[in-house]
Amino acid sequence: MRHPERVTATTPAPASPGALDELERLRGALAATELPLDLDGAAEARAQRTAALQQIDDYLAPRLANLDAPLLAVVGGSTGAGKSTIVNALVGHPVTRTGAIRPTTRQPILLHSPGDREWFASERILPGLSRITGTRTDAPVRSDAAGAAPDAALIGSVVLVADETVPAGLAVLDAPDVDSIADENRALAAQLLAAADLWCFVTTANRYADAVPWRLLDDAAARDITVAVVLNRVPPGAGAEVEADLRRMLAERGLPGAPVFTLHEQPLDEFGMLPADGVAPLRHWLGALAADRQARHEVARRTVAGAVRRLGGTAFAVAAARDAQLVAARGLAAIARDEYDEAAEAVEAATRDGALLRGEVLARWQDFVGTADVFRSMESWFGRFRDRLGEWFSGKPAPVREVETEIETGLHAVIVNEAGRAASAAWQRLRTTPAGRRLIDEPALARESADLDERAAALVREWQGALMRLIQEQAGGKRVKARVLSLGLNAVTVTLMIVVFASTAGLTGGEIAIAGGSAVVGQKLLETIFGDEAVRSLAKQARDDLHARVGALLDEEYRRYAARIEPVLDGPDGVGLVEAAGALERAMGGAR
Ligand SMILES: Nc1nc2c(ncn2[C@@H]2O[C@H](COP(=O)(O)OP(=O)(O)OP(=O)(O)O)[C@@H](O)[C@H]2O)c(=O)[nH]1
Ligand SMILES: [Mg+2]
Repeated sequence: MRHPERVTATTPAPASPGALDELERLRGALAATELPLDLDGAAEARAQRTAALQQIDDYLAPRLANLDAPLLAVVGGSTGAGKSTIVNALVGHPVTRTGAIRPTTRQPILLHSPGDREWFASERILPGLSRITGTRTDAPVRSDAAGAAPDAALIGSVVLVADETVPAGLAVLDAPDVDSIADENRALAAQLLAAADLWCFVTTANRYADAVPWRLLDDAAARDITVAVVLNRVPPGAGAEVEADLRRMLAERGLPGAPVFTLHEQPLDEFGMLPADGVAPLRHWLGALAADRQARHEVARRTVAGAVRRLGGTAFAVAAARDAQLVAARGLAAIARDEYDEAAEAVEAATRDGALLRGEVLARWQDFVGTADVFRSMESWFGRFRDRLGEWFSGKPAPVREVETEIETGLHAVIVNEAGRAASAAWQRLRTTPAGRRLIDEPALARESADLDERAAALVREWQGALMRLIQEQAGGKRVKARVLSLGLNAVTVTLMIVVFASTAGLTGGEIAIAGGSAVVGQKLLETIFGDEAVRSLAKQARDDLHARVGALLDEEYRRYAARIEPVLDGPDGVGLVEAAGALERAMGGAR
């Protein structure tokens, strides 16, 4: 009021050189830290992170940039405690609406000295709230007062009222009730208190022991923020006793130095105004603080230091929560990976233990090749059986096609079954935890992909195509080429498939003889064509190629789960956050 130009004329005094940069870094690290999984404590860490980001923007960053900027005293407290009445009494006329309907104040009213307008009108502090400039009419009627239930367009705004009776260097904000039945009021009150340099805490003789206000006062004590307590509506005669009790509580709760301003219950005038002299001590206290640059710095510095300390704690908590998310997400991914690895192994086992050569396939093959003792000499065996082989493989009703089809069908079924089993097992295991349940919420994941059937069929076809190419590549020499041609490429391919699928017999009982025999015959046949070494290499390449294809297909299936889990893993771990908090503390400490 006395020196309206003073604040903006002074060169901004940064609190600590370098601290602002470190704060920005910490802000970036906090903003980048996502906690999407619903782990124990995640909701709390998320709320802490949101509140910290908000406080950095609303208060810490602008205050660190300029310790000289006017202080913001937020008048907070329970609903109906008389906050608005006291603010009106401080300025000496009704500015902010008081009322019998709870809650009355829904929109924050910020009263500042006209000279401090620039600071509060800019969006350096509380950038999330838009500014509405309030004008005061001369007629002091209560209906003109600001702060009543705003219409929808005004929600998320702060009303700025320039008032000559407010001292330069210290603005007063009439906040909504901290214990509001309206969620948005409570949230806004908490946001405003987090953006305050100091609190004027209003309570009443009846309600000073209420739990909600004390939770906020505990928080103020922990942050070392300057608190003035207004004890309102004290019945005549009860002042000393109530005030002593309140002071005792304040001392116990870590606020021994908080000044207490007691206001006796008294009738209000026709405009709902308290007699002006009642709040004179509070007005004087605020005025003295506003006038003393050092004292203002000290108040702001303490509040900033407390907020930074709190921010450090938040950074550690969020970092720990982040690391827990990474561990949990990796665990979820490992579960899905595990099921699909198991599926790949099961397919591999089925292609190794002769399981694909059971029943009909073997019977037909066996019918044809007879027993191992039919070929004592391979060359003569080949000569003898070539025609029969060729006939069989190309004959009608094309038994080679039937064997081929049966092998194809068996291989296809194994792949599809295993993909289905893995999908269902992964679904069930992942959903045993709340975090997994939330993340893996698409029922289609419990089954193999809708087009897996087709893709598995394509895989089998493509593998056979690759086998044919392999055989053609092997059949370089004239003699070999001739033999392959004499049997037919299809027949040789089917034989190679049989050799691949029976190569490590895991069959039992009679099947051993049959499958083993079949494989032996197939093996001999191929050896006769290509030579021992080449057959071993062909079988190995064929098997490796199949497993690579099956692996790739199952990997695509696994990706459906990974696509849900991996976004959690994107972004940094908690280390950067902890480092940034440490750097900020050092930058702050250096200036202290
Ligand atoms: N008689 C009397 N009435 C008071 C006094 N202080 C507040 N009141 C009345 O109590 C009611 C609530 O006062 P407000 O100032 O609106 O309370 P508030 O804390 O701003 O309430 P919210 O904005 O809802 O959080 C109003 O009807 C006031 O007139 C007082 O000292 N004496
Ligand atoms: Mg109010």
